[in-house]
Amino acid sequence: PTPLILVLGDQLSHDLASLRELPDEAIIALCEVGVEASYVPHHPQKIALIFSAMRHFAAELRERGLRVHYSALEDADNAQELISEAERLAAHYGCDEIRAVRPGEWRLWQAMRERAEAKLPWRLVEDDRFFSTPEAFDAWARGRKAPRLEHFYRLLRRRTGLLMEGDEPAGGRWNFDHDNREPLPDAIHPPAPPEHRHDATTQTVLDLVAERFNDHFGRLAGFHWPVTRQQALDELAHFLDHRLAQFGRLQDAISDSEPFLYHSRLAAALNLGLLSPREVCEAVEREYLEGRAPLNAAEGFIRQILGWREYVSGLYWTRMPDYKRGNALGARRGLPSFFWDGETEMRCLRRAIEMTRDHAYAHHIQRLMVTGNFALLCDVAPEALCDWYLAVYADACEWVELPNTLGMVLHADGGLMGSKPYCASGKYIDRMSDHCRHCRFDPKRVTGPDACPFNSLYWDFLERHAETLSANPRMKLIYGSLSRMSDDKRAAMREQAGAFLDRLDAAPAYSPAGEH
Ligand code: FAD
Ligand code: DLZ
Ligand code: SF4
Repeated sequence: PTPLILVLGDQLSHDLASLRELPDEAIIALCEVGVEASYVPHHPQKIALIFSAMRHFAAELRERGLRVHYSALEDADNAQELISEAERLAAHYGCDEIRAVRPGEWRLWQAMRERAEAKLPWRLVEDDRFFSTPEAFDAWARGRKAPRLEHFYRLLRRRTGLLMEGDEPAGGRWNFDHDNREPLPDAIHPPAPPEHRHDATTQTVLDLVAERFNDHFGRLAGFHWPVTRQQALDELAHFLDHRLAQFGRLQDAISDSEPFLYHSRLAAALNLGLLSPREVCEAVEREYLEGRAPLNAAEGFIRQILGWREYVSGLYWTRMPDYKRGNALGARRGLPSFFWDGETEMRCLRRAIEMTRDHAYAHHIQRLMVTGNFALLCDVAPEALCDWYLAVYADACEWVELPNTLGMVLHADGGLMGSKPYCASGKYIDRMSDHCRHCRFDPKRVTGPDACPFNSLYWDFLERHAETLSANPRMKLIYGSLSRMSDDKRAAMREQAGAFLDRLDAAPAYSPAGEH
């Protein structure tokens, strides 16, 4: 057989399942296409990252002596859509089948599967760059009333032996979250991330993106993502040497000035395939074993990759396509327009959105407890919020974005990702960050013109959703506090939140470029 091997923009791994045992005649295709670049208005840095990484990967395959076809976005005969472009190339090269590894989105998976019996058949293979598989996750989750991250994570710790001492977890505990919740200290000096050299390939792509996608939200200047495996390894080494040791304790802290703090910035390189989750976890474990990183940092980090990253992948592939339709809290509001320009007086939101615009990055707690929390409290519709998160982060891929946004942030999956919504008032943001001292609002006030909007929105959210949430045992305490408040206080908070939401609805809607 003469197969066409389609390698997608997030499959840039030399040991990809479809690239093993290649017949000599095989053609490997990588395709930049207009549809993928604009089905949501991706951040220009995200497009530049993917195109530059694809072009570098194609060059590496050629250096290995393989036959590669690279469809560039500007090619005159480019079909500008993945399935038709792959089929066009297969016909052109006289291939008799198309092979692909499971893509990162249900939408493409479905389209490829539907062609299994076509005259030019598509053959799909499993993506084995994860610790687990959708099939194994399904077997584990089946029969459990409520699948929980903690149980799945422990299973994978045992199975991989990561941070295990025989049958016991290193240090005698599975979970060091308690040590990993320090607020932002007064003085911190996180190291600047490494600056990767822009070679001619990256520069060409940056020029192309500047010209073609300048109407998308996000700044291209200052692009510094790793675009090759070597640059990704440098980024990993920098994290191990300069940030890992502090990662744990400051994992939840938020800074008004420092976008990256002690986070690894490795999600994009992992999701594109430049690094494998196993090598990253093993490198972090080694730092602990050799005494260079404390256990709470190593465990906290490995939990994110071996735990959360695997768990969301399992949920996504076993629950789609229904998962995407989930809306357990009946949220219907459109996305506030300031998500696209940062024009809000709420300092924490403004800074999270500005950092997103400048770096195609915000760390997990900004996504979850600032922008996400705000959208939850305002009943923003899952679809609108998911499209935003999918567009604006360099690391965004639907398989990981959707469970985090729809599940973890909006509680729209009815509690698969988290047993309770991560809703919080301004008090939480004030405790964890230095935003409030730069803000015109007062995080201690609930009503009145200077009150932090998060406060009344928080209580109003709890009141509005009491029917769904008050029976949740983990919400008992907070509903107890609500019920002890006087009717007058509750009415004043309701009014304050209502006026805020009315103003939000009255603001002109903004429709970003590229959205369909
Ligand atoms: P670090 O803080 O250094 O964490 C280390 C690694 O752990 C990350 O690189 C990532 O691979 C993994 N990880 C951490 N948290 C999670 C998580 N909740 N789920 C899965 N993996 C995790 N992550 C993505 O990779 N792509 C997305 O599209 C994405 N969308 C998100 C949307 C929302 C609303 C939220 C709340 C979280 C989202 N995350 C997503 C998870 C997480 O926020 C990012 O992985 C992280 O911020 C990336 O920065 P980092 O590499 O510096 O991570
Ligand atoms: C995100 C993205 C973009 C912007 N462009 C491309 C592209 O031109 N070609 C491609 O193969 N992949 C691209 N991607 C990543 C895809 O959206 C990703 O492959 C799918 O989400 C499935 O994993
Ligand atoms: Fe955010 Fe409220 Fe603090 Fe302002 S006062 S920064 S809106 S939490």
